[in-house]
Amino acid sequence: MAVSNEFPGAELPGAERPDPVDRLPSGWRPSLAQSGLVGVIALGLTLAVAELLAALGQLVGWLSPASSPLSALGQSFIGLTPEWLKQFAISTFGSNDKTALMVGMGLTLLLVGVVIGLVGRDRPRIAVGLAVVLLVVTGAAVLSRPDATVVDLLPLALGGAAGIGFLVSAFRRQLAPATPAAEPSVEPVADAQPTGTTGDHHPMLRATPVGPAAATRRDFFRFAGIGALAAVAVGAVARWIPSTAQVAASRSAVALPAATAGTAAAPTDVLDDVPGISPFVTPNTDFYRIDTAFVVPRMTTDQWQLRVHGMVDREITLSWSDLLAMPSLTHMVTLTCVSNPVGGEYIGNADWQGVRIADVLAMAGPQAGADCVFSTSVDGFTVTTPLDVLTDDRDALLAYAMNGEPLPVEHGFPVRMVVPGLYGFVSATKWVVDLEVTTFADATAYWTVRGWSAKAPIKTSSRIDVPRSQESVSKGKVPIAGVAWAQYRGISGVQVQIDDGPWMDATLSGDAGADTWRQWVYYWDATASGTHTARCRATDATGAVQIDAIADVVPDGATGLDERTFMVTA
Ligand SMILES: Nc1nc2c(c(=O)[nH]1)N[C@H]1C(S)=C(S)[C@@H](COP(=O)(O)O)O[C@H]1N2
Ligand SMILES: [Mo]
Repeated sequence: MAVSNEFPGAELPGAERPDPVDRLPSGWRPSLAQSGLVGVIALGLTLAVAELLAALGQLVGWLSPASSPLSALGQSFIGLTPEWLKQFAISTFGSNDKTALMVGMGLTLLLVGVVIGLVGRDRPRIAVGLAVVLLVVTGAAVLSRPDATVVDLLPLALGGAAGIGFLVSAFRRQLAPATPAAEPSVEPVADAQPTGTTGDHHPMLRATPVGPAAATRRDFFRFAGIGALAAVAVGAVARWIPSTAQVAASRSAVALPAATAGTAAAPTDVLDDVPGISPFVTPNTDFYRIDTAFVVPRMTTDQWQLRVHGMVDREITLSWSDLLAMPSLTHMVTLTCVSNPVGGEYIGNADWQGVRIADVLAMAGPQAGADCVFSTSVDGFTVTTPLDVLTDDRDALLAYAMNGEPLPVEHGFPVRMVVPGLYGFVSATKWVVDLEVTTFADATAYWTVRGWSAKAPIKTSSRIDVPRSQESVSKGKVPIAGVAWAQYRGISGVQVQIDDGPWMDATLSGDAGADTWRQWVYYWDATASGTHTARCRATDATGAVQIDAIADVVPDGATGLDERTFMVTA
């Protein structure tokens, strides 16, 4: 058997099994504590490697949360804990009962590691066998998770390979005879002693190990030390990469404070019942998503902090609990992407809750001469926003909730910026962790480097939702309907033109202030069958009419009128 060759000590017949080390000329073997430590290090290495791979696998979306052996074991541990023990834990540890269970699990694992190491002192094959059993049990725990698939076993398998590899090498070191190269040096050293006690080992030789015993011992310690360091380092990296499960747990643990100000309620006169129109409030799951993140940045609320620095009187750092303790408001704001083509989908309206950016900046005290806030996301994406826009009456927010829920991860959990009136690329930094008060002369944002404008207020625009392009509609009252927006200025009117006829006023929904879009509808009486084109244009509250000249989205937003060609059938 291949494994037995790895362990000279294990080859000894069980009956006359003396301490195998007695046969080793090196004369050294690890103490009980050192052997136990070997098992613990092997276990630590296994878990660290597996957790790191599981975290990475979840980040890129290949693995489910079940791939984390610790969380799978923890869940099973909780599941297998008898009811009386759970009750005992709850009544004894209160809200720390989960922690108590985790500590219990940690101690159990530690004990298992020690046992494997101790068994491995004399019976390495059995120790490896125990390790394999432990891996199989953990694998079963992984597969027992509802969302698990076979690939979720991969991190555990590779972690297990690392741990067993370590065990095997450590056992070899502690049981191996001295290396042939070093062995001959024993006799000369012993012989060189000018003592009369020929043949006997001098006690001094044991006390000051030299030669192969010392070499074996040094090698063993070096090896164990490297193993321990690797386990700690890999474990630290794994912990630092928050898993999907960790972030999901962090998000569901958020208790949103009551807003101290703001009126986020949608108006009562919405047009949601016009078939096919965009609902006044966009559900989170339908909200457009635009970012440069190949992998969605994942951060827990514990990991989040916001540094405010640069041209300020005093640099500050806010934690999640600092932010939640500040007065918050709810504010309905329609977000728009500069890349939204005329008639496009990159727009949505939500009720945001958060802290006024102006309040946070005031704590730091922006200095004279600053005109810009350079914000950075945890993934390195950057944005420049005019300081005056962030401090004026428009209530730009550091938002932590969207439509009454903690921010969805892909929309910036735990904290993002929401600034009424500016396109997202110059205002809406998701996963924001850093605000630097600076000047536009000194700071250049991610998209500005790539040829987009440094400043980009949203252009007044409107979109036709129905009829859809090339849709066939019946004669009679045909609703022509959609949305119009001019955030921070507000919409005062929308007009509709059929073919090249006159512009006719549409009916508007209410709004939730100047920062939200308004729905609109015009019921056109279709009398003749045939192909028709509908066009729309909005007027903002300053009286300016939507620009009809066609402009591309680069560098600061598209212009032109949306139109739809549709068929009226008999
Ligand atoms: N970190 C980060 N934040 C970002 C972006 C990004 O790429 N990375 N894109 C911005 C752009 S261009 C837009 S339009 C909005 C979109 O926000 P949403 O995905 O929540 O709709 O986020 C902004 N915030
Ligand atoms: Mo955007």
